[in-house]
Amino acid sequence: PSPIRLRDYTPPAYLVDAVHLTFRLNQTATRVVARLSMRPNPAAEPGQDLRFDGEKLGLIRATIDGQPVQVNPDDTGLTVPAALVPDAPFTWEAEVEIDPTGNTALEGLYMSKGMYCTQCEAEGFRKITYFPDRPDVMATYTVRIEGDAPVMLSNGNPTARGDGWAEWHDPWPKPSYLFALVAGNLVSHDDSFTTRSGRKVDLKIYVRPGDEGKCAYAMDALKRSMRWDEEAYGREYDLDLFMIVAVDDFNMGAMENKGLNIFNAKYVLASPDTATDQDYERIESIIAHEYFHNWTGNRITCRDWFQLCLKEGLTVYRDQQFSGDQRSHAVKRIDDVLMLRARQFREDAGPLAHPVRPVEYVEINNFYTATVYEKGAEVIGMLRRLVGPEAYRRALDLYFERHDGQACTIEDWIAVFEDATGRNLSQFSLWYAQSGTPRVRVQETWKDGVFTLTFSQTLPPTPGQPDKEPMVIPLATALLSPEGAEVVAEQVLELTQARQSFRFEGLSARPVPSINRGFSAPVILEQDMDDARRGFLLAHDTDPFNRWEAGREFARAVLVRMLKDPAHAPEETLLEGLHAVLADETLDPEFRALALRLPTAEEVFDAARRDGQTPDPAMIRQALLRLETALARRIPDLRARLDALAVPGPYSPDAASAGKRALRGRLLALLTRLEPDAATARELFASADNMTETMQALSLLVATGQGAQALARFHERWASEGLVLDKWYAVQASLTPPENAPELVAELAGRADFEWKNPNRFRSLIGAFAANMAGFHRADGAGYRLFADWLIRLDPVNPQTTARVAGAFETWRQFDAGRQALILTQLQRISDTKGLSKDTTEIVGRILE
Ligand code: HT7
Ligand code: ZN
Repeated sequence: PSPIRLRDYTPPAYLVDAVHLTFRLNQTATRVVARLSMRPNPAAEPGQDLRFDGEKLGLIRATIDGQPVQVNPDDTGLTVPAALVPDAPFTWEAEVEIDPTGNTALEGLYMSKGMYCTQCEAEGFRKITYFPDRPDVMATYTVRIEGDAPVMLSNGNPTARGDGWAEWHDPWPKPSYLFALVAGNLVSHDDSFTTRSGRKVDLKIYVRPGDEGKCAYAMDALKRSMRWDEEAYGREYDLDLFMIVAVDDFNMGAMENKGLNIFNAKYVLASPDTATDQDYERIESIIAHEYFHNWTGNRITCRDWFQLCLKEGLTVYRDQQFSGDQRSHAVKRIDDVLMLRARQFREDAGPLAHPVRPVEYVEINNFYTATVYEKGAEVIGMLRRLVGPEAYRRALDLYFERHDGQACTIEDWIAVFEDATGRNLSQFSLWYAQSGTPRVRVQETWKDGVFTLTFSQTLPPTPGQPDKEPMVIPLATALLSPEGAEVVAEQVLELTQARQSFRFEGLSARPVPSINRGFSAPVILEQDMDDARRGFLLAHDTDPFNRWEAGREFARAVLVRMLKDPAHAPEETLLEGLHAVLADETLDPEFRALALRLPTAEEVFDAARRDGQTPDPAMIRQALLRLETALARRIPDLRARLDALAVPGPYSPDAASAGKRALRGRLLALLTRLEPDAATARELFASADNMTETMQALSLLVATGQGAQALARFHERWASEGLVLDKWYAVQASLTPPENAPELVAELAGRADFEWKNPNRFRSLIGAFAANMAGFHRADGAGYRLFADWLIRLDPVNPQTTARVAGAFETWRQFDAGRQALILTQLQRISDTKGLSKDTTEIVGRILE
């Protein structure tokens, strides 16, 4: 199929003011009657044909103003010739039949464990009825649901119900992608929230019977999110009811349908014995994210899917701010940057690189990416830093005031900032258009009491973008004295040219610069650093992010040396620096846990490539194990420290307790390096009374090849809890040593409880395996073959999830010739598969280009 292009955008020929839907639910033959109040769009060319999107719909009848119209549906919709369409308001009515059970792609209306549910973003509504399924067509919705389910829900407020039917009305005009319907045997966990203007909002979290005891944390997170959005952005909720439904089969994390958020159950349900601290944290941030979409996405939506970052980048930025406020800003920033580098920098450096606002796509589902989401959020963070927090808030107030109820573009967003601040943002807008991660090289000079920093920025070529312009890069920078005091306080250096210098005068000694503090710009900073400088910053940087960064960078540098020379012993200054951070009781335990975490294998791989090596994943694994062992040996009192961190009393997911558990987990990992029989991990696995500590211990047992007994016990205990069983699969797929990893994954995939059509389960085995660098990239290619087999199997069932998981091959050209050849064979095999979906064809095609 040919790509859709941003430059071809035209306004919709016809608008829809009101939608009336009637659903007669049936598991294999649901009838949908849609009555649409339509009119020609005064902003469009008059006299156009009336085109409806529609896929996999059995058309029963269609009328305009009550008169049957003869139409010929094709694979993507149907067209009513202009001659048959009134040039005044009219009513379109169509009845279709759809098959929720046969809908394994989980887009449109589908069944999940006996429950009807919908997923309409981006283009799922066209699988429910014929409709101009594009976000700039906004309408009010009235919905009648007929069926025998005890609970039948749709957007907005309930208006009436009787035996076997329920009616809903959503007064806020919305695009079709925000439509939702849920019906099934569900129970609700209820609460309420009073808005700052005094309106009471009923809150309901719907789950399957038996899960109602696992909703309290999500409910609490929801109420905190509602309050936070009022306080931080002045945004109040706008209906009398807010509902969340947890479903088991879901392609992504959650969906912000108006008043009826639908969630992957994984991001709602939590109890101390089934969820880890990380799960709790994810639940908090995803609940917040979806709730925040009510204003950034729903009240103000996107004109077209090229503008996706308008809602996603902003909403990610908002959920990051929220989590930072709820927990620790420093820790949150480090976590976010780790994720950004692992996923977005990797995307930007490979064949799938695209701008934050893409200019073309074949399948829009393939553009829900780290670039649109995470880099989109970074761009907003930079904007806030450039204009300052007060101007940012003024600009946001103006955005909500000016664009409420509209479908907008990035130009609208930028104009709001320009109008609110008087600043010209045309160069800044390049962040939306140019793909790739900027590299910023820093040089220092010190002469006659003047310290000069000279920056050169470059942006490497990316697919479709051979040449780039210089960007606006805000680098938060401070200068430190040799004793570690801030001799020049933090300020934002604004890079706008390819090469630019900044002078600092009046200094009595050569300072040490701390650049890109808080990771103020998503760039790769190239700075000549020796170990003394790294050690100094690790000990003294007054910015917690850069302090952590110094340690991480130091560890990466040491690992690169160890890869080059397997006899190289890790530098004592690194080990001592990390030990000092551990021993510094004034530091937050969670920060210390992060500082003691070694770089990932992928990070070491990238660092070694920058050093000119073609690294071998197996060697990276060995180097990491050696460094971990050396660090463990350097800390004399591991067991005593670990015991001292035990959190007394019943489990609580709060940040302080979670931080202690995180540090305790790190110490356990180090201790395990010194215990050939993993005795402490075994002991803690047996005594753990919460899932966080259970998984910490189990992970170590699996990683050291000693997990058999613990895994058997875990499985026996949790066989009936799907979300916990996912952890059982994931821990083995991601941590089993390479010698046995592909074979074990193949064996696990053959189990009866490997329900591979469930996206969570598929990702927990096949997706997690691709993250096991040494196992997946084993030199004999067994990992690649197995992975490709499963992609080919899943593709006809669920193209969206297949294409997303297939992205794991995006780094293939970075490997040695042998591995490249093996991966190429598998990519070609996938690409040659008959009937391969549009989703997977696009991803594999771009990876191969
Ligand atoms: N806006 C949503 C993105 C989305 C999605 C969610 C679930 C299943 C399929 C989906 N396709 C797109 C989620 C979000 O960003 O909040
Ligand atoms: Zn979102």
